[in-house]
Amino acid sequence: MILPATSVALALALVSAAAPAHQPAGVTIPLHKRNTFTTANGTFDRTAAVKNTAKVANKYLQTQINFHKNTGRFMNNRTDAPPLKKVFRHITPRQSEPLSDIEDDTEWTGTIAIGTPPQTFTINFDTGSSDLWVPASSCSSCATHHLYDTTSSSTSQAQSGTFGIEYGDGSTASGPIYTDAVTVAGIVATNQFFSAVTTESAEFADDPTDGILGLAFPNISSLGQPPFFQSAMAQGQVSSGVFSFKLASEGSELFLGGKNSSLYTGALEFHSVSEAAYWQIGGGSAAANGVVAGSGFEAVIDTGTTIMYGDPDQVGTLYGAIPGAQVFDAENGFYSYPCNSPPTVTFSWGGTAWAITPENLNLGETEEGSGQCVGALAGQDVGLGSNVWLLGDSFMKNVYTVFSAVDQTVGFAALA
Ligand SMILES: *[C@@H]1O[C@H](CO)[C@@H](O)[C@H](O)[C@H]1NC(C)=O
Ligand SMILES: *[C@@H]1O[C@H](CO)[C@@H](O)[C@H](O)[C@H]1NC(C)=O
Ligand SMILES: *[C@@H]1O[C@H](CO)[C@@H](O)[C@H](O)[C@H]1NC(C)=O
Ligand SMILES: CC(=O)N[C@H]1CO[C@H](CO)[C@@H](O)[C@@H]1O
Repeated sequence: MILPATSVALALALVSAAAPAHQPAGVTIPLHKRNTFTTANGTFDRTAAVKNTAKVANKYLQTQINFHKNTGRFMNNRTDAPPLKKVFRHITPRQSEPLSDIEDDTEWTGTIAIGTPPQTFTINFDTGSSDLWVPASSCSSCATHHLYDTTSSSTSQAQSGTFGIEYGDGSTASGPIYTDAVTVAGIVATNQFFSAVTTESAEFADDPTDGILGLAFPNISSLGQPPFFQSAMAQGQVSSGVFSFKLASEGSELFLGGKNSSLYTGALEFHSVSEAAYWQIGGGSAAANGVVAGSGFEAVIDTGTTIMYGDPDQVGTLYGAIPGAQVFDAENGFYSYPCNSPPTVTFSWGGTAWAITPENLNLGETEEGSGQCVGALAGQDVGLGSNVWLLGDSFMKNVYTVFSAVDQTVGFAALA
């Protein structure tokens, strides 16, 4: 695709206006997200949630395979290879369940530019992976998206190898590898490795994002190359090796090069990353209404996931402590609780007990008028091992989260 001259000029103006002569103190990327697994009726969209869970499981499978390829070791004290079998969606139909195609409305998106002059893309900023990919102009199945045209970028260079990713909902993307200048809110990483995918399955057609920018550590990269933020750090482009997220229905932002102190109150509570792969911290515990149901677990903090997933037995114990809670979907580990008396679910790493607000816990009613709401904490091992919980944005929306790549820590603070 050839960008109209006006949009190239606009993109240039935006990029140059945002790029000061000397190092910025940190920059903000506004983020947007459409609604998640709740239908217009206020009911839980189980089909979308189950499809998305398969996609999440395959992301973690792929990144564990990447880790083994990059390091020769297995993650999370495993002694064996991660299961090589992809997880495919398996949805047992339920009566009167609305089918939906909103599986991809679960991403925190913002804008980046690639190339010289810049070509702009809408991107899913994902702390649970470490690669960047966008669709290529030669991709005939990517028509609904912005496309990267290597021939119209003077800084584009083809690299050897190919990139491919396969998600469990049937979606796949693959293509050759390039380096080029990647600009996010005026921060430029030159010679950044990424893939310009030349095939994309039909599942991506309705996806509001063009591609993904991974913000986790290099050892889970499929390309085996430094991700954007590590490149920007190494090239002295960010004022500090820290980035921060506020995820909320309004005013969501990614802050690159530090933290935005107007978005949180009180002290930040930092925890060391267990292994520089995912943003994973140990010593976690979970409680419902003050009753601790699981402790000593590792937790991966992931902007690219919506639901919170924990050990099936411990999550069962947690819902068992909630009056009126019921199993909603045993196969997929979903539970419901009385909508009019939501429990207080908290996570702690030895400091503050961070509470999930009733709004963030609620994925919608089991059916219209049932009075039972499905909880955003599911009892399912998504392939990380039973002692590793995965906390998506249903958790992150309750806190301001700071990711320090220099200290290898994750910090939480109360939202302002
Ligand atoms: C910090 O957040 C506030 C409130 O959203 C915003 O107005 C401000 O521009 C942000 N600061 C920076 C440096 O981006
Ligand atoms: C990647 O893993 C290797 C081998 O375990 C380790 O030496 C290296 O420090 C890791 N790299 C990063 C960036 O974490
Ligand atoms: C791996 O072992 C270390 C040391 O015993 C422990 O701290 C950590 O929690 C373990 N990781 C997992 C995922 O169990
Ligand atoms: C499953 C279900 O109850 N769907 C209903 C959602 O709401 C619309 C209108 O608001 C109805 O047309 C659907 O039948």
